[in-house]
Amino acid sequence: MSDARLFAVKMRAARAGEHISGAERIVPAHDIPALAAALAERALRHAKGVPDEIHLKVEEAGEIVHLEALPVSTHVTQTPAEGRAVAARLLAGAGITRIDEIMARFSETYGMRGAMLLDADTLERLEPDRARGVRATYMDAAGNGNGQDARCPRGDARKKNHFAEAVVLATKVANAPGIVGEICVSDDPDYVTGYVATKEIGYCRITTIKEKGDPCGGRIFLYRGPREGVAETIEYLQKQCVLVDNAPTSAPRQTVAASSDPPPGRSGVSPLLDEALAGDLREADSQGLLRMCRERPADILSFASNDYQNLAEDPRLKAAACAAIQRHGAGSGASRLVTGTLPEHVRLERHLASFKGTEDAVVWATGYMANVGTISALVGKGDAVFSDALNHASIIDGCRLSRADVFVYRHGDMDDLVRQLDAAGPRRRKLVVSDAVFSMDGDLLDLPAFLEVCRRAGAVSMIDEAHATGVVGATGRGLTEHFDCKPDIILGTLSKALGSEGGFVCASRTACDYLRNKSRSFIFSTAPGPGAMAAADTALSVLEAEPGRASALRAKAARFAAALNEAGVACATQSAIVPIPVGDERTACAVSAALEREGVLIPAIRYPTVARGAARLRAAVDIGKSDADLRRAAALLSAALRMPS
Ligand code: WAQ
Ligand code: MG
Repeated sequence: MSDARLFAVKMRAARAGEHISGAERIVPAHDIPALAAALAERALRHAKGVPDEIHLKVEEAGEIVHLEALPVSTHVTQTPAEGRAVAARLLAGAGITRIDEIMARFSETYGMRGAMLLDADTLERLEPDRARGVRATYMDAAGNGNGQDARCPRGDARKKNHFAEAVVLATKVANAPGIVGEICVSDDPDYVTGYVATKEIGYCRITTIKEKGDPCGGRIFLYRGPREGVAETIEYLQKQCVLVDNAPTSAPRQTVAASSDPPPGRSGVSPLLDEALAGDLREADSQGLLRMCRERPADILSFASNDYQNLAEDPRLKAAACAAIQRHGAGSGASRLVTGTLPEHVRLERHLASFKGTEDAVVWATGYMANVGTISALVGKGDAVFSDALNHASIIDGCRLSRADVFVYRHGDMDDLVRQLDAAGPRRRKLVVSDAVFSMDGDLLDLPAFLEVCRRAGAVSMIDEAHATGVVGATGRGLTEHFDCKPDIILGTLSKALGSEGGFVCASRTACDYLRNKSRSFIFSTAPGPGAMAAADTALSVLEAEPGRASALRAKAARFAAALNEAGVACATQSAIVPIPVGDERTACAVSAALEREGVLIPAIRYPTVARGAARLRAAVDIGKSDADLRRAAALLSAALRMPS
């Protein structure tokens, strides 16, 4: 422990005697002025309204106890009812029943400065002052410069970090004598995430525990023990100085499905591994690089889908998938070379070959697997593979896995490709791989020039039409249609414009037979399910029956780029992808977040998907966007880009 003197700082704001907000911190003396200013600012900007009194109390901290932060788990729930059910199940595991009755008490907690203290079994109220409740005070995360781990900044005190502050509070409360559990519902009408906590189950976030817009909320501390013990519990909550070690600043991204029961304690997880992994995540977070799997938001104007032709939602595809599943089952039950090949696979492979104008085609369960399995089958040790610097990760991984020598040439630079082909010297086989439409910038490969270079060098040519199929070419057959020429291997995916899932190669019969025999991701995977195959097959039929779809889609993307240009934003497109360069990772995220608040989803693309410092927004236009949608998004985007970050 450092010998710097620590001070407890408390803020409390009220209007007409009604509690609005409060905060507690423990900091070294030199941090007091800045913290006091920040907390005052927070008090003045609270959603509950503007206070008419703000109290700041600063006093030297007494004896400090260190506590290890409760382990955190997240339970994803969709409705308040589901949230309450999860809360009940979690607390039941800690021996607390009657949760419905306890939750009903939240109708009484709004406006309380502290928490309701209930006997966990009899539900009697135990606080001496029922209007105020019991407020846990004198606590903070270790790391506010308060003598502890300085690598763990707590962020800007002007803005409340609900999660970080709640974990500190819950850790202190769970460790108070006699407290067997806590349940918290924010009183902020827009904050629907709450938690239950006990020492045994840790801090369990429940993503939806109340209806959006509902102002009811508060905290309930659950006590078990003799009445004589209550005073000691309250004394601990209200007086004992606590610093919480290893308190997280942002909620972990791994989630526990709400329906799965096991208590999320640390048991079974190596704390050492967990600590190391959490450290890496914090590091990523501090660089603006932390990612999470978010559920797709409803009611948002999304420029984030690869379902360019809106075929995933098409009733014809859905019906075909359902019928195939009815006929052959939800899964295929085995790999293709064993008993997994169904009529749906055979029909789709034939259809893909005719759609792309090749002798044959092979299908994999994903586009990633198609790339990895094709490249690693075609080249091996001693061979050379040449890859555009901006190729998709699945191509990069295929090159690595092949154990061939990898030569990366500058993006789209055929002169550099020629140089590298020469530099590699004679080889058993040379393979040149390029995206047809580059996934991050939406630009097109100059296919005729590419093929000419390959021909001269005697190299095998391969393109990935993931973002080209259904988008590029007069009738959406891809870059090969656009330029009217073909490489040796055409790879593509079923999961973008074709609205299904899976990957494919279209090539000569011999090449396809070879891949069926040598591609390990084909051989050692269960065959993709018949539903996905039938849906993709139907998607090809739709594109054949409605050949104007691809050009209509490209026209929409072009109109979006033009609207942005008019608003002073530089960008261009030749496909359905409109990249908007930003540069700084955090600025890109801030602009994307600002758009999302306006109901428009345009994701920020960051390292490692693109180079560091080359962050951008990537808008994918789909055929369902109206001109009004495109104009609105362009106006909001140009406004957000002008906003100071
Ligand atoms: N001690 C006791 N009760 C308190 C305290 C305290 N120190 N601070 C707040 N309360 C009570 C009080 O009645 C408030 O009105 C109520 O809790 C809600 O407090 O993982 O922000 O500070 O993302 O508004 C949960 C975070 C956030 C979930 C809850 O509560 C997550 C939140 P607030
Ligand atoms: Mg609040």
